[in-house]
Formats: sequence, C-alpha cells, structure tokens
Amino acid sequence: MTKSRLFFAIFSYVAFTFFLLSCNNELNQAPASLTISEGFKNPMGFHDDKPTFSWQLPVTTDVKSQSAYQIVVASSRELLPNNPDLWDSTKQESNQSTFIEYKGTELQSRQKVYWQVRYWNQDGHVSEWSDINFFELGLLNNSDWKAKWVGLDTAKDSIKCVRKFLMHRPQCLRKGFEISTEVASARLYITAKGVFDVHLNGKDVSDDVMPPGWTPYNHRIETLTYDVSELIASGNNVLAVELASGWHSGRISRGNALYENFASPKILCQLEITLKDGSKQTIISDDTWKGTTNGPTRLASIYDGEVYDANLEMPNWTTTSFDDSTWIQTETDVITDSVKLEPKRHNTVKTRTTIDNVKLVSAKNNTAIFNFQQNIVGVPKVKVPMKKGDTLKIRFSEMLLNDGTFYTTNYRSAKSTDYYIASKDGIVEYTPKFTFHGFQFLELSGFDQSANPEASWVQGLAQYSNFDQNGTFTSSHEKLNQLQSNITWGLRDNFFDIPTDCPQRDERLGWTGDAQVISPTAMFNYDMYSFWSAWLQSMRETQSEHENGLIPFIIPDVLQNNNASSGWGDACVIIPWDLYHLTGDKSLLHENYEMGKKWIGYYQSKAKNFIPNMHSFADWLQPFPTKEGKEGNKGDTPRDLINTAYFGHSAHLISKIAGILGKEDDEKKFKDLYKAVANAFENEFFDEQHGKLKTEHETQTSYLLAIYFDLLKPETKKKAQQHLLATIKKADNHLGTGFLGTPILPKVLDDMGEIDLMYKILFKETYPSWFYSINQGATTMWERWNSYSQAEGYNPQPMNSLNHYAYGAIGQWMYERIAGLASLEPGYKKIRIAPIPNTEFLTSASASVKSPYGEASSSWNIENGEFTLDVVIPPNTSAEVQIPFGTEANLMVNGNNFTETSNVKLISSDKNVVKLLAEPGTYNFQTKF
Ligand code: RAM
Repeated sequence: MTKSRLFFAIFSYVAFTFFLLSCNNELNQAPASLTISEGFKNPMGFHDDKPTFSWQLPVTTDVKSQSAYQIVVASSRELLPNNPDLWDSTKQESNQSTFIEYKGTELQSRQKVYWQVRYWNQDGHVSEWSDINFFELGLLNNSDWKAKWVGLDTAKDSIKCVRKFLMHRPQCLRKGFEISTEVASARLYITAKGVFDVHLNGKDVSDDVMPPGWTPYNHRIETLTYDVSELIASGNNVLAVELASGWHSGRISRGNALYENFASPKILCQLEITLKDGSKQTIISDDTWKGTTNGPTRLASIYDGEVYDANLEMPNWTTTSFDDSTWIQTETDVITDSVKLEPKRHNTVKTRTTIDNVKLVSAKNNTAIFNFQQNIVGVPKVKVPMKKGDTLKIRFSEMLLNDGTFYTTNYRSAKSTDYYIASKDGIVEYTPKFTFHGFQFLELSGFDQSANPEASWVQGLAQYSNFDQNGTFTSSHEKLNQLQSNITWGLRDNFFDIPTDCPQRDERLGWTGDAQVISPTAMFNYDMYSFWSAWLQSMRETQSEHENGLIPFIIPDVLQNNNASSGWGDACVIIPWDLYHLTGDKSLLHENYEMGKKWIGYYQSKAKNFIPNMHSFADWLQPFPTKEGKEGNKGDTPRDLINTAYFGHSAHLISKIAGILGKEDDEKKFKDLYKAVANAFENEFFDEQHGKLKTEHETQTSYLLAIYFDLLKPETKKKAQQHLLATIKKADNHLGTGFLGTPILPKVLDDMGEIDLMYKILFKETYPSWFYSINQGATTMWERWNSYSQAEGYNPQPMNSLNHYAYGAIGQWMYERIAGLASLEPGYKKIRIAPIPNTEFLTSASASVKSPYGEASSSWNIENGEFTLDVVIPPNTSAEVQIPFGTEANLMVNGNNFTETSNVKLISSDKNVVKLLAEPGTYNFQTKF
C-alpha cells in the first residue's frame, strides 16, 4: 500500500467512526417556551423567590416524551450551563416538564437569575440546552423600601359626589434630581394608594393602565418594577407622577374603614440607579417632592368618569425645564408592617385592542352618537373639532332605546361621563386616563357646531389585564360562533385587574360566585392562570379577617358586611380545583388548601344535622321565578338545598385535594363529611322512593346540583335524572337555570348521554336560551336571560347589566364536547379528544388550546357521508381519542386502514365509538358516517 493510500484508508476509517459516533449522540432539538411559575416569560420585578420552572418539548418525530431533565440556574449568563452557582438540579429521571420547584440557594430582592434546561427523550437521547432565560426579582420585603408614602392632602378640599362620597382632586407630583456620572442601569420600584401614571424626563415609563390595580389594600399593595435605564442620563433628571383615587380612595371602595376612609391618595417610589463607576444612587419619595392639584385632570372616578380642563395644562411639567416653585410641599406617611408591599403577581391592565370600525348613528342638535358595534370596556380616544372654552361631554351606553337615545338606567348611580374643556380652537385629542367605561355607544356634545360629525372622530380602546389568547373555538354555525365571540368579549371586558361581575354600573366588583362558574371557560380562552392565582391570594387575605372561615361575597371585600353565600364562597375550593385540572400545578392546591378547609369549617358552624342555615344568593336570576321583581332574583331553588349541596360538594373536593396532597387523614375526614352531608341532603330534600324533590318548587337546578355533586344514592339518582328530564320537557326543552345551575346543565345531560337534548337546549332561539340574546343584538353575555327584547324593550329592573359573564360558562362544554378537546389528566398530561357531533345543527367544529405541553387541537368535519377528525397531540402527553362514528373496520388513520402501531393503539370498539390511545403527533382520522 502506498503511503498516500494508507493515509487515505486511515482518514476514511477515522471519519467514518466520527460519523457513527455523531449519529449515536445526535442531540435532540432544545426545549422551548420556557416559563416560570404561572407562565411568566423573563419577568422583571418578579414576586416569588421560590419559582417553579416549565418548558415544552419540540414538535418533531424523534421526541415523544421526556424521560429526564436537568435545570441549571446561575447568577450570571456566563456561568451557564457548566458552572451554575445557584442550582443544578442534576439529571432527574422524570417525565415532568411543568412546574418544577426551584431548590437552590435562597434568592434576594432585586436579584437577576438566569436559567436553562435540557431533557432526555423517550430513548434516552439528550437534547441541546435551551436558550438562557431569566427573571429578576422585585422588592420582596417592606424593609427593602426606604421611600415614604407621599402626596398632597386632597381629602380636605375634596368634593362630595354621588351619595355624598368624597371625590379627590387628582394630583401631580414631581422630584428633580441630579446624576453625576453615566448610568449603567436603573430600576424604578413604584406603587400607589390610588392609581398612577409615571414619567421620567418627559417620557412615559410604561403603558400600564391604572396600576397598581386592586388588592385588599388593608393587607397588601402590589408594586411595579420598571427598567428605566434608558430614560435616565447624567445631569438633571425629573421623576413626575400623576395620581388619582382609583379603587383605593374612590367611591368604588365605599369609604371603607379598612381602606382608610377615603384617605388622600399617595405614591411610593424608589428609583435605584447603578452608575457606570459602580456606585449607586437612590431617589425616594419623601417630603422633598412637590405637588399640585391645579393640573388639567380635575376629577377622576372609576364609576363617574373624568373631567379634564386643557386650560390648566402645564406644558413640560414632566421634564426638567419646568419651574415648580409655586407647587406645594407634599405630606408623607411611613410604611407600616401591617400592609405588605409585594411585586405585582399578574399582568397589569393594558390597552389591547383599538376599535375603529365605528358607525355614526345620528348627528342632530349638536349631538352625535357613535356605535362601536361591540360592547367593550376601556376608554375612547376622541379627535374632535372644538372652540376654545367649550366643554365636550362624552357619554356612554351599552345599548340604545327605541327612540335612538341612550339606555343608561342600568348604569344606576355611575355617571360614567367624561368632560373635556378646550383651551383652543381646532382639533383636540383626548383619552381619559383614570377611569374606564363599559359601552358600545358613545355620545358627543359640545363640539364645534360648524363641523359635521364623522365616524373617524372616535376610537374605542379596549382594556383588560394583559393576558394572551389561549384557545380558539369555531364551528359551522354562525350563531354558535357569535356566542363564542360574546363569551370571549364578556371575559375580556370583565377582567380588569380582578374578575368583575360587570364593568359599567356602580358595581364592577369581584363577585366570587360569578368567578366560580366562569373560571374554566376563561382558562380555555385566555392564558390567565396568574390572574386567578393572584385573586386567590386576595381571597386568602380577606378570609384571614374572619376567624370562622367566612369568605365574603366579593373580593376585595368593600362591602364588609360579614356575610357569606353558598355557591359564592365555594369559589375558594372550586377555582383551585378547576385550575389544577387545567394546569397540573399542585402548588396552587397547597396554597389554597387551608382556605378551603376553613370555609368548610364555616359551613359546619352554620349547620344543624348537616343542613347549613346561612345566606345564599341561590340560583341567581333563574328565568320565570315565581316571585315578582327583585324578590324573584334568587329563583325557586330553596336556599337550604343550595347550602347543603355546596357544603357537600366543597367537602368532597377538599377530600380529593387532600388525597392529591397526600394528607390521608383529611382525605378520609372530609370524605366522611361529604357522605354525611349527602345523606342528610337526600333525606331532607328528596323522596327516596321516587327520586323526586320534596320541595315546594321542582327546579332544574335542584336536580342538577343533586346529580352533579353526587349527593344521591345510585337508585335515587337514576330516578332523579328522569325527573330532571321531565322538567326540561315541561319547559319545551328550554333551560330553567340561573347562575348556579347553568354551568352544570351540560355536564349532567352529557353524563346521562342526553347529548341531543343538550344540543336542542343550546340551539334554542326563544327565551330563555343562549341564542335569544344574540337574536336581540347582544355582542356580550347578559346578566339576565331577558335583559332586553326587541319586542318589549329593557328589563324594568335597574340591575340589568349587558356585560356579565356567568352564562358564558357554556364555553367549557363547547370546547370539551362540541369540538371535543379536554384535559383528562391534570394539566393535559393526558388529553381527551371526544367530540360529540350533532348533525342536525352542525357540520363542523374545532378547538385548539395552548396546553402546558404545547398546542393541542381537535377539529371535525362531516361531508359526503364521511366524518373526519384532525387532531394535534403535543409532545410529552398522550390522548384518548374517541371516534363517534363508524367502526374499527372502516377507520382510516392518516390515509391508511387502521392497524395498531406504536403511535396508535386500540382501547375499545363498539358500535357507537372507537376508542384509541394516541401518542404525540398529528393525525387525520376518517370514517363513514
Ligand atoms: C349582583 C352582581 C353579581 C351577583 C350578585 C349576587 O349584584 O352583579 O353578578 O353575583 O348580585
């Protein structure tokens, strides 16, 4: 062999060996979509020093599941992945890729933490490391704050408004300061007793709407953290804050003693600057700040609107060139230990959508009415010609009266009107800042009379807590799609920092019952886990005021009436349970467990022989109540029956939660309690022999609660089911349910196999039904099944919101059963794809959700006698797929006759359903219909 040949042979051997080795060790694609805790991506000012970590596996044919993972966490980017100084989980054999607890070195306020992760797939092949993600903690302890609460005493010259409540003048506050050298980085930590808008050197620090939002301020005020490194420079700087009452000192808090009786709003801020020379400089709110109430925003109230006088504008007051020598010195308060200052734990409200599809409805008598064609929540942006000194009046309404004027009776005492006083002739632009309205129509008056109103004068800025869409639902039926639209608008409109009952009248409060029924539907449609868990913290804090475990009707509790309602307070057990089912995050169950137990204690304290005697709003707003007017609001399902049913149900859920948390004694104790309550329930309210209600009125909801909460013996239950069907038949296949019965109606009928009946009820066009409001022109869900009718006009009761989400709870069934996409094991670890098509009404339906493991979807279609089902199952999950037509023999999978493979296995097959177990991937199932 010549030298060159020998060289070539050796070279080829080495190259081939390398090739083989590299094949064996081929790295899987890196994990992606890294988040911490309830879904945060690289958050700034994070609230939790013990976060959890989640990631998703890539969608490729090589990766079906995870067999192990490794997380590395470090105090700087450079240390990753090899020298993680904070935590190295080391390789953990586990298929868990969500909510892994951090178990490293204790973290501190302000700390910036970097992390990345890799996984091993089902064959033991390791992946590449993910991108490096980070989180930065906010100020976690009150002792981190050197600042003081600062503001002007606006209580002393405040105005008496509706119901003699105080209305504070908004204030402008500012502080100039000098920086000696160049800035490396800067963080602004800020909050308010009130709501604020902050500027640095003339620039907006953020586009947050009405921060810090609403918590039980007597327990906790949330703080915001902003990276302001780019907004500060060496030399003179100025920090400028506009401050208004918001929830804290506004009428909405009803002058509550716990909220310091309309105390003057104050801000708290701490600007921490790191200079390029390594030194630090901190600017705090203290008595060197100056303020004025002579700014242009004269009044601002959540319920009543805003008054803005452009003649009082103070050009450049947020910049260094402004002279504040006429401003007055502020007053200060020290921070107290009793009110915790904690970084905001969910997204602030933002302007999410601009509606400019506006119609000019009428223009007469110098008044113009505009239609946004959608009931929204937020503020308008007006661009209107005006004459100097004139006042533009902006009114709102959800719908019009027959004569084309505004229906505002349902705003009750909320004035919901904005005023703008012009300082010049010409076009003015105005967007209110410290209020929000619920409206579809807007009326302008006071504009330049020589101008012809145009639709382009107004836009609608839809505002809500800044969460993203999480799911989609669509079908072949226009009205069902409109219902989905009404549900999702109703949700966005009512998630303004807290879950509200309605967004427009003098209420807008965190009613627990409404939230309890809507949270699963909300979670399907929006990525709002952190929103709910934040509100649950407020609930825990509020419950701590009550030794007997009472959960008030609303959170934050501005009513302070020491009262609780069954079906409402149960939100403290039901919401965590539902969220766990959809996220798989056990820490949520831990966090809320004691609260749930105490709530059961409350029931026990009210119960005699397991029948609680307590308040209940009952099956709120049931249609056709036997009592008239306001009296009828509570429907006909007896209060005691509802109390007992929820007592039993919550005890049952707590027992299940105890089981999941490994608390065996509690699991047994609460199961026994549930059984005892169920027994008492059946004896008290049911005729055992006939399974019929013994109560005065036989309502659908009585049967639904008894059946869905599993409170009857199997024989009684069977009979009760027949009675339920009879009540529905008697109502000509209409629902007869209020807030509590409606969400469980589809679930019960579904369990009974009464799918066609449920479709009939859902697709009813006449009152009471979901489509009835759509037929009357609704673009959101209504508070009442008959809030309005074209024939009879508005329901005469002033409690008549046209934007109330409770009846939107049907949304869950639309996802889970019409389209067929549900979580079968917590957090979609196992998915159930089980559509139940009804060909009388639909030819197709589809839904998708961003599950914790990635996108999952189910989409079916019936055409030319063929049923097709397209399914996406994300990695690290599996799915039980139920094909509702055809047989195993005529089933095609991805174009081929069905035979079992490693990806699809047969679970069972009968003449109705073929059940399969499918591994992650994309599938097309086809069968004869
Ligand atoms: C109304 C609210 C809410 C309901 C309570 C009982 O005032 O709007 O929807 O939960 O009453």
